[in-house]
Amino acid sequence: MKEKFTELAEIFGLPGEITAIDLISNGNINTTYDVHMVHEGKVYRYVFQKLNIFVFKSPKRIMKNIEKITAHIADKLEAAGKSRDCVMHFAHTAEGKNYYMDEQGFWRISEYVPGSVTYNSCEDLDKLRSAGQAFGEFQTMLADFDATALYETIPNFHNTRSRIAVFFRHVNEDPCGRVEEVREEIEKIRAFKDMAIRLNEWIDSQELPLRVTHNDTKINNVLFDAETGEAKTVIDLDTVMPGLVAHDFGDAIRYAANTAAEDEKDLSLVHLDMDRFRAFTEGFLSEVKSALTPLEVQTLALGAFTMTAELAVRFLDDYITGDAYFKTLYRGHNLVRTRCQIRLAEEMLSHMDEMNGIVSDVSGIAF
Ligand code: GN1
Ligand code: MG
Repeated sequence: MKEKFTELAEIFGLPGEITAIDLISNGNINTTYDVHMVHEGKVYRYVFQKLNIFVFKSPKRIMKNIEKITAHIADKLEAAGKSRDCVMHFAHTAEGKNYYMDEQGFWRISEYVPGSVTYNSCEDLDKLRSAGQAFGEFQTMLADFDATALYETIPNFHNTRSRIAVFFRHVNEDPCGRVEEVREEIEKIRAFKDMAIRLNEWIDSQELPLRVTHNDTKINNVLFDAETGEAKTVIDLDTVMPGLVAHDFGDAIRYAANTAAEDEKDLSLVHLDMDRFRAFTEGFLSEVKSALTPLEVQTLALGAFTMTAELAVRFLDDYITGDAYFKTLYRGHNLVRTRCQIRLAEEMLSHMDEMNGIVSDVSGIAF
């Protein structure tokens, strides 16, 4: 590992010697390392990442997207009198590329943002409000970004209807003989699928606008300032593509307002925390509200349900097709994740009025 990373450091022109390599284990797709290098007596930290090219079929296009997005955001930050450093920086090779590809994989290196921390779960309402603000601000900064300049890195990524259609096709094909053991979960998905495709209908009728969205708004994709606790910046820009505001809001709620982990086995611990819901909503709306249509505001809570249902479908789809997509730590991990998401989706359905009430209250829009 050290030998390989030393070679990469040279290719990307990073000075110094590697003194520590730690695996950062919280991503479900890419493989990420926290790397320390010492140069002239000073420690520099970098994030080395090996992209999952089974998931991301055109990694060079992702890096092209990222280059454009980060440049756009850096310009915005500068124009607002802030530091350009509050956006991710990727190292470049001598040929000016922000990636390197060899027979072992597709590599990229970003600078570690000094003084930053991430959280896999967060009960602190101030931090959640601040995370909501960060994701809201991210969208606002990209509001004038030309969406046609972006490659669609994973087609139909949050096309819930297409996700469900693919899932039921796989249920019929039953490629790994696992369908019989998950009949109950399949029926639960069948029961809420009509509700889960509502947003698609509004996209089709062009009542909901597509914007440039982040599409992977888990709380661990926010870098917080270790000292102040404020969100500093948003990371993981691999899936920045056209999408709905409700997708970004909803995915964040799915993850951050769950009282348990995404893969909690004890379903009695899985609940939607309304205080966390409100805190995130306050932060998010404070940034984006003025740009949203009334229908976009009205669909935020539905977005939380939709994203939770979609993840239940994606995890179960991966389980019945042989666990090829998400990293799993044990057999049945995707099934555990599925059950947790189904439980949460059901709870969201029964709290829909309450969620809408909070969105209405915070936004000042009655519906
Ligand atoms: C994956 O790797 P990570 O944790 O950033 C996935 C997201 C899911 C998430 C569920 C490209 O994100 O869509 O919501 O797992 N990313 C991709 O934890 O599929
Ligand atoms: Mg991600």
